[in-house]
Amino acid sequence: MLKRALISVYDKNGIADFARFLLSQGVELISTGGTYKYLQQEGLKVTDISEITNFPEMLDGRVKTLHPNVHGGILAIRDNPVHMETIAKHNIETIDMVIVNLYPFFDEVVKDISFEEKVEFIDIGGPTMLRSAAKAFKDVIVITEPSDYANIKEELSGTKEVSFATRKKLAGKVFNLTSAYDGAISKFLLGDEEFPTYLNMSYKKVDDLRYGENPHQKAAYYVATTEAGVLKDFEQLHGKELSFNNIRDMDLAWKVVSEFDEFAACGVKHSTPCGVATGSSVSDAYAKMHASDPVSIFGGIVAINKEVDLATARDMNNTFLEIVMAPSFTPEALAELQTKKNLRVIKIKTEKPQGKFEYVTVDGGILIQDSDSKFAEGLNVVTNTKPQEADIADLTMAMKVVKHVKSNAIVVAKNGVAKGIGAGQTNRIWATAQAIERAKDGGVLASDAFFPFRDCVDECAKAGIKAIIQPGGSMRDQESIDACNEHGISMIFTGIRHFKH
Ligand code: 93A
Repeated sequence: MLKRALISVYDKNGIADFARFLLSQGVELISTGGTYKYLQQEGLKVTDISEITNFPEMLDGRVKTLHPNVHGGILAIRDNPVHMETIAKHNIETIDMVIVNLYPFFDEVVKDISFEEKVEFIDIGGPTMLRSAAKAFKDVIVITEPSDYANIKEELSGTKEVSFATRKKLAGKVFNLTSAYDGAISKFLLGDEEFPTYLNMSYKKVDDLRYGENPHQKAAYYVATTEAGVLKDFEQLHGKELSFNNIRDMDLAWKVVSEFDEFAACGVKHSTPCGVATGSSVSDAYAKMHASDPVSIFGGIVAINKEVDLATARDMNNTFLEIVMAPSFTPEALAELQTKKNLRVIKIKTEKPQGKFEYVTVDGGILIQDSDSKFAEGLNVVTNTKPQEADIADLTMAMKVVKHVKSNAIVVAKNGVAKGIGAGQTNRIWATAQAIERAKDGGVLASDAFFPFRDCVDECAKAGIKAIIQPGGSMRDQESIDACNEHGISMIFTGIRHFKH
């Protein structure tokens, strides 16, 4: 029997209507300070919580609902006579519905406030009531999301009751929320310095996706509640809804172009860059990127690191693309891109990728590591031949790209264009052969990890590669250096490996 509801909400959206509905059903309302005032102003009959606790709200609101009259009223098992006698003896009445939403610890509200103010945003009484009510879900209806008011209203209007299944689901939602909430607080206090005993995943659903990597896989998209991130608040300006594969490819495409300060364009297919180029302008970079592999880019995702202009937009519209993403678009460029009904146009709001960590799932577990944000320890020339300045620019460019290509990865670059990308091979010589074959003509070459043998250098010599960049660190480094010296190829060691699996 629903007789009394306790309402304590930070987010007052929709609460007045719902409270009015409850009153119409003969439910007595109890509220905490702010909520009480709000509901009174809305002309609703409501009892102040302090009349229930016989205590004033105290310590600047730190203690409002933490009281046996509240928790006894929630937790007493209704069909346990001893429980009911006990609360009766203490003049405690049951609370049959709890409506609480929390101080928004992980939302934007707390982003720019001081440490001390943030501490005050740690909600204690709210989660405590929610947890009590969720534990007592057989007897208590617990609501924490304003979006649930409508469903509950509908259920109550029909049967005058809320089903066991609904109450259980609502209780499950409570612990889903409180664990994420505590995760956010834990992260706030522990910081990013260490990997804690438990990995608190505090992510909030943006949307269910149509499907996952394949149509038979269910999927949803979540963003971190506490961390910044490029894809956290992008804006879709045009086009069809984003898919699972789209979001993943967008992430990669953006990470690649973010490596460059100069104008850069990156095309991605199947989580692999299929073309990357820098240029004298956005349209130059895009045209070079497109020309480097006009086949793979069909249906691809394109990221540009600077404002897209009309000339580039026109050029883009000559190819079937799934997505174009950039920090901005001129109005003419946007209008041009919008002529393609399905093309998704994405405005990126944060310039550089923000994520400090990368997560990889394994069956029954998760691996976490720092993001691969280091480029090189230095550029150490290890051969008799020194690379020329233009070669160093291309070597650096190629290394920035190869970082984002699945291992074993090799990139051949020339004049700021990644002309050949050898990706995801099970040995390095195949990756080298693939990159060289795709590049067609010479240039310089970058490898994500060291050469285990001299064979890759010999392959480079045959293809007219002038300079090589690689981490070094193999037992047989000297063999590769000797091979370079024999062929007159220059080679740089960076000291930093960039495996990507
Ligand atoms: O400071 S608290 O942790 N102490 C409490 O006893 C308590 N009880 C409810 N915060 C507490 N609340 C929170 O107050 C609720 O979770 C809700 O977010 C907020 C509503 O306060 P008001 O009704 O004064 O606006």
